[in-house]
Amino acid sequence: MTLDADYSDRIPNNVDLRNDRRLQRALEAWQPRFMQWWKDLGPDLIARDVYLRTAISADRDGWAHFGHIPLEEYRWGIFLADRDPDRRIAFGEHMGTPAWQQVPGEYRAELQRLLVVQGDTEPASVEQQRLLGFTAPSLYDLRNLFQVNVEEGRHLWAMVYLLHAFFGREGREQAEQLLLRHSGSVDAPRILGAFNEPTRDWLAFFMFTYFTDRDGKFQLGTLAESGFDPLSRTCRFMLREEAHHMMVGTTGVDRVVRRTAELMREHDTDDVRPHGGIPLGVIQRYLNFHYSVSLDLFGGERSTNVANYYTAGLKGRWQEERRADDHQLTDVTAAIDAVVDGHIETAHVPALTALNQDLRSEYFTDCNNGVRRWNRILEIAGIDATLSLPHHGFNRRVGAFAGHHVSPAGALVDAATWALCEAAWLPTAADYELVESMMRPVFEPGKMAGWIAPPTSGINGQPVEYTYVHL
Ligand code: BYC
Repeated sequence: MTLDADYSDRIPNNVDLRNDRRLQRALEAWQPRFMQWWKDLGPDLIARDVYLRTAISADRDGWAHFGHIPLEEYRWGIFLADRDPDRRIAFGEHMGTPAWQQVPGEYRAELQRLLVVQGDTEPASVEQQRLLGFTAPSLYDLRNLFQVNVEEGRHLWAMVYLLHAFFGREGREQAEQLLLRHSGSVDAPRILGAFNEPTRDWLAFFMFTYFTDRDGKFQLGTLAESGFDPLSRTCRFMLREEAHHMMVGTTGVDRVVRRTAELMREHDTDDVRPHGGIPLGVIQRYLNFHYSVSLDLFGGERSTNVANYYTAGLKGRWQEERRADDHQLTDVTAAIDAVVDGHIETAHVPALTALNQDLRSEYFTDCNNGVRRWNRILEIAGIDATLSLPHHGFNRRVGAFAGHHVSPAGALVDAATWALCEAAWLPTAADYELVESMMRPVFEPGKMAGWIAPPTSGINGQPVEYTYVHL
């Protein structure tokens, strides 16, 4: 049974918080610190109110409420998907046994580590995006930015709830730390690389929500398989919100590509800069950057950590239960790429140690759907050019390709070639300057900046020209 959020509670929830005074008090003590963090490092642009979706229950129908509210009055709640009382662990050495409702002592450290890494990314992305409001290309986009931001904040709450509820004093200390590390900080950076990169403009924001949020989708998908049932249920609910973030990225890049294609046609040129468009070459370089730093988020091609997580039943594979194998993988090998004697070669390793690569392959397939969409937009516009994903070894800092130079086409190159070609492969200072010069806010309902096409529909059945934000 789902308990709907009681909106008279300070922390809306469906975890029966009111009957756990100790936990409630711990979370109520954390809440003002979260609000202070939001004030200091959340969105800088202050709006009077925003048309936001707020999670109010875990029911499939009617789980969210839409309405205009000031951002700081958003109710960051705690919601877990409904419990399946018969749920059993679907993989690893505990396969077939009932899912755990408490943290198994022997896996406490590993589980806490996974929660902290997941939790760390959520506030990091809000910090990365805090200045974007000032240059939003439309009120529709501004609303979507704020929606993504409040929901990333809620996802932080989701992990903090688990840390407080199941990990005692250590969990509470880790919850504090989640507000003390900051994106890009020299002394206390965020844990994973991509979350310390600045999101400096709206093209970067759309690429981030396409590629980096998509890593979130896949990592949450593996944690939704976890034998630790409260984590699984939390992630299943988070994935529902995450779908909107994917939509923002996919349609955001769609609209940039569409506008560029229109300008290319209209002016019969590849160089759309004088006409206020973003050239395809710049879009490709942004894509190369965001895809490659997001690939790093999956960890090494070979990893004993991931083998241990899987065997222990803590982190499964993408759509674990749909896989037709023994869900133990103890006698199976898998092929991964490795750099051997100056060549990229295929190595066969125990499948358990290749699970980061297994997930990365699923992610690649999903990312490629977007590229196909964008190429279709170009094709329909009659543009004879395509976008593509670079090779998985390109620009990597984690795993088998770290320390090597790989071209977007997948050739191992020397440092001199890399230095010569880098400006053609990754965004340059001039690219950033160009895009920044286009970032002029458009705050009139229904109007769009010149570098982006309008969306095909509005939010929650509202028209595109709806006043999504009152400034
Ligand atoms: N940067 O054995 P390895 C999201 C560390 S995004 C820095 O190869 P492992 C979101 C690693 O921690 C989803 N360090 O890999 C998106 C390990 O350190 P220790 C976030 C890195 O451990 C947008 C060492 O290197 N959630 O939700 O199998 C907006 C060796 O690692 C990196 C998760 O990732 C890196 N890129 O897996 C908002 C889920 N990669 O232990 C939100 C939880 C690896 O030796 N995390 N390292 O000190 C995990 O499942 C795993 O920890 C990882 C790495 C996938 C991150």
